[in-house]
Amino acid sequence: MVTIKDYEGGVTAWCPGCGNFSILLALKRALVEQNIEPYQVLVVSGIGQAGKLPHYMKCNTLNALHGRDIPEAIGAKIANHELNVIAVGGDGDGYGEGGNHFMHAILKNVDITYVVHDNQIYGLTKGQASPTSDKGFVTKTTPEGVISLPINPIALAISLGATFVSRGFAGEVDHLVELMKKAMQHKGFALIDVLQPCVTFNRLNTWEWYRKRVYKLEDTDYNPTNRLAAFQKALEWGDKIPIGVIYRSDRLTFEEQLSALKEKSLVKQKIDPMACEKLLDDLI
Ligand SMILES: Cc1ncc(C[n+]2csc(CCOP(=O)(O)OP(=O)(O)O)c2C)c(N)n1
Ligand SMILES: [Mg+2]
Repeated sequence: MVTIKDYEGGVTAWCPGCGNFSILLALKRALVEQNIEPYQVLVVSGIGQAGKLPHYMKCNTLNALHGRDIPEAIGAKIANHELNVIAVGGDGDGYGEGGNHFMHAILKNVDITYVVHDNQIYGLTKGQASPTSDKGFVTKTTPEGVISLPINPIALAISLGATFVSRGFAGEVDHLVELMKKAMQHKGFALIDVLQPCVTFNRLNTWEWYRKRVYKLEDTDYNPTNRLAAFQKALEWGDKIPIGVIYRSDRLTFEEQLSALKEKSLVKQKIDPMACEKLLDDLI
């Protein structure tokens, strides 16, 4: 029987009241509730406050470069597609620095779960505007307010053909646990954009700000399999913000289409140095 204790990692260094705590707890609970053992999991992160999450877990972990969690996660999944691969990072990490990887992982439909701690700010570097900061948001780098439009990760993911697109809220842990379980069970790239208050550097999008606005799609008659309706839902942001599964569909994963993985994963295949020699000979 797996317990939360099995996943306990290092001592946290997040600010008291940070939304990251709930995301960490939700992830551990989602794994435990599915009876997944720590050796069956890899958590990869980028750089940022969110990127510290794997430090606080005991399982296979990897702390990659800023915005480079997704390529590492893809590599690991291709090498061992029996592994539950979860990439985590911040909004700056995933939608700014690593935006290109985010887009291409969706196009490929690699079977990984991607959890974005979306606090609408660069937390670790002490409060600059991020790709999801709302227009007009005043920060140290935008003293007159953010000029550009925010990225809409949900709409972007749907438009690129993502097969599982969802939004959670750090203040709704039970709901987030269920979302994470669904995302992990989904075959293909699964995005969970988690609204996460940064209590130190984002004094606009606070716990209260989100709490007043979020509502659960599960409490409505919303159908997440209609792509056009999902796109419309993705544009909803302001007085009301939907959380839950916004879109889901099925198509073959990247790994399923790689002939080298048809029989078994790379880690289970024999290494044949002679084959490499032949390859090198062919190149000369
Ligand atoms: C290539 C590179 N560029 C910039 C930085 C500096 N840097 C570290 S974390 C960070 C922003 C983190 O913001 P986010 O991804 O939203 O995570 P948060 O801290 O808010 O959880 C930046 C710009 C870096 N480490 N590497
Ligand atoms: Mg951030």
